[in-house]
Amino acid sequence: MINDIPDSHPRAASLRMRHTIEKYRTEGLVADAGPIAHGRGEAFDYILGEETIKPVYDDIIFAAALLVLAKHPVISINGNAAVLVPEEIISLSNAIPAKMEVNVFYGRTGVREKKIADHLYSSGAKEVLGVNPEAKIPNLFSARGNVDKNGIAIADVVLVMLEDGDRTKALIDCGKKVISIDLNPLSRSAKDATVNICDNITRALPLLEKHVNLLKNDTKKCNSVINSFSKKKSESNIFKYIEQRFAQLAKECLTNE
Ligand code: PTJ
Repeated sequence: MINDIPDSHPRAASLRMRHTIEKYRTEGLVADAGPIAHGRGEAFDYILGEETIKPVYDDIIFAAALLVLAKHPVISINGNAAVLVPEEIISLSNAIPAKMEVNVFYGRTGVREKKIADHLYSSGAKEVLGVNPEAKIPNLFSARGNVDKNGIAIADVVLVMLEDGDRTKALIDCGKKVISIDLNPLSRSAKDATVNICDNITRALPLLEKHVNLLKNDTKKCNSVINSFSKKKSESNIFKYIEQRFAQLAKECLTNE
């Protein structure tokens, strides 16, 4: 229970976030596998030092430029993302501006999507798509393939968060650009995306919004950022950072002996 977490606990913020996932799982917004997905993220966040690592800033700026220049940007929202960062998602969608669409993997009966959409409405959203999806993403056989005809179906840039699967590739195969947010740089979505933001959504979304606002009226800068970006280099920079972080930690173990 949330009251069991003392403010002085060294992991209080993290435990409260975990509590949010647990609470909304019992209410049916978060999938039964949602806590496992969250734990996978926490593990990678420890590896990164629980901060936005230096190379990720370039990826965030590139993602912001893509969103600013997009004709039909859409933010795709699953159960975990909706309960962890509802206000941040809505604020980003207003800044771009981009549509928001609920897209879940598990239990797609209409009931769960409506609960998630209602949660976003009660957090201030004006329009949430995806509750009655009529369109299909070709060659995607999970429920994630069901999309809104005014949302992901016609999107040119899609922001996907907290999923490790085959949807990103299917969206890329349709000619869309995909921005993923995933702490695991080796996840399928991270590998297939046009760019992966290897950061916790709680930190990444406000930073993305900040850079959307900075780039908003500067098409020339957006084009220059986009033209100088390399996905391979971006991935390599993340792995190099992790390698150097572990080397530094190993060195500190010996100096503190
Ligand atoms: O039915 P849904 O769509 O609501 O979703 C169900 C889950 C969340 C189980 C599903 O979407 C899923 O794909 O989970 P996975 O396969 O465990 O992938 C989740 C990915 O998100 C992992 O690669 C984690 O590292 C990453 N992740 C988890 N929490 C965070 C995160 N990345 C950034 N910030 C986080 N807070």
